[in-house]
Amino acid sequence: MTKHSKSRLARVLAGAALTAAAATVDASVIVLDFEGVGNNANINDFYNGGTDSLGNSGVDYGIQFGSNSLGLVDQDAGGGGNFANEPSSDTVMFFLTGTAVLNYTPGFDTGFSFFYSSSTTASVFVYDGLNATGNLLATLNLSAQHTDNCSGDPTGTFCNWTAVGASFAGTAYSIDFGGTVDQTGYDDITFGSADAGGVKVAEPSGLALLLMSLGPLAFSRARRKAQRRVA
Ligand SMILES: [Ca+2]
Ligand SMILES: [Ca+2]
Ligand SMILES: [Ca+2]
Repeated sequence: MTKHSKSRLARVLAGAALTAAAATVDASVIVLDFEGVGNNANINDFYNGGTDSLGNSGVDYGIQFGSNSLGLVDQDAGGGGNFANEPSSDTVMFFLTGTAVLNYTPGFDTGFSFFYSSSTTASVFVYDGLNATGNLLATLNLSAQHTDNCSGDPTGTFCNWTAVGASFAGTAYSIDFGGTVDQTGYDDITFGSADAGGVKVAEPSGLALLLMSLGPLAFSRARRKAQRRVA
């Protein structure tokens, strides 16, 4: 085999490994990471074709947040958040006052999940009507785990983030986060999957492991060759 065909093979194998890794993410799954929402901003229509209360806008998913849901940026990133190790840096969602209901007008099915860090036990409810009405489709129970086995990044008390999720039948239109006001942070809120972040954690197959181990090796060889040329 020539050097050129070896390098082409490496590219093909690396591409195949990437495809295999991405195959576990369902295209119908939506993950809200809250990155771009302002510190202490009302999320409002950030994900609904409009803006948060500070004028920031995100992807239009048709998801409307009640005025009580706020973005919070980590103190270590210049915001006011007392948290660490959040699953997607550096912004999370929390509720400061009142009811905490999220409406998803297009509706979603299959499952609902998120990461949370909480100083209180609480429950989150999924309904098949808007504004927490209709039938209860799923209940997600939260434990008080915010300081368990962790430290800041470099600072932040709410440092333990746990994935929780539930599968359900039917179509959901709203979520009630009630009972978690000012005690719980949320991140990577996931619609359409019981696996937070939309990624099912699975052991790579033998073939995928082989492809992944071949790819970087081949690339480093190509890089060394390029470096020799430059030098
Ligand atoms: Ca952080
Ligand atoms: Ca922090
Ligand atoms: Ca985030």
